[in-house]
Amino acid sequence: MAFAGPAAAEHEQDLMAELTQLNDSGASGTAYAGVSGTEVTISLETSGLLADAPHAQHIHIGGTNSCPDPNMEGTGFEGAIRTLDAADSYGGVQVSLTKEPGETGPDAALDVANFPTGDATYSRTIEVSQEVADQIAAGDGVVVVHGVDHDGDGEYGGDIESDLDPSLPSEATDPAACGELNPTMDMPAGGVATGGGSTAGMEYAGVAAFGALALGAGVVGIAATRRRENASS
Ligand SMILES: [Cu+2]
Repeated sequence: MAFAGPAAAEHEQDLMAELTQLNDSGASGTAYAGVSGTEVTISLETSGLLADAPHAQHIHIGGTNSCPDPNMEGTGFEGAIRTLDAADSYGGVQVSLTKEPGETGPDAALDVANFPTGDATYSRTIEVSQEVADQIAAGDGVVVVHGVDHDGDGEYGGDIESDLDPSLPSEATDPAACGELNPTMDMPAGGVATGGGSTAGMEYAGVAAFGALALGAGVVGIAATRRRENASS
């Protein structure tokens, strides 16, 4: 009631996600996001992740905009869920939650050098397209944190290749925790008009983005640095 008013709220839409484990990783987390125009401010706290190892983290959009059944049978280690196995649920990467100065678009999905290592407290304000901002505000965003030590040897390894980049072990990119960003406050008037419908092509766009990544073997490290330097934005 008194909460409305001409002075703009700090965010036009606030959201929250409780991340729960995939792949029996033992990982969990909590994310808060605020969308204002085309700015998304996100904070993410994780626990239970493999220590001293980088954990790619993204906002995925597409599919059914949801997390997969943690018991689904995947194509990875002893039936583990690899990232693309669950693309029908959470779609593709739309926002890469890198640290400064990492890029934040889909192309930075495997910018390992700029992702947090181990359990982390992360916060960043990220400029996104209007379309992505609207989708996140509508509750379509899914936060996914990657990197699972299936064999418990304390590091990423094993014989199974990542389905995102065959030069990486699957352990480095398999999803460890997932949570759906749901609105936490009253919707602003007219703010959810575009939810649902009209996103039929989105999941394919997301998968295409992943495909492009997978083709560019060696996206990590030097290549990632080079791309950042070449990036125009
Ligand atoms: Cu991801």
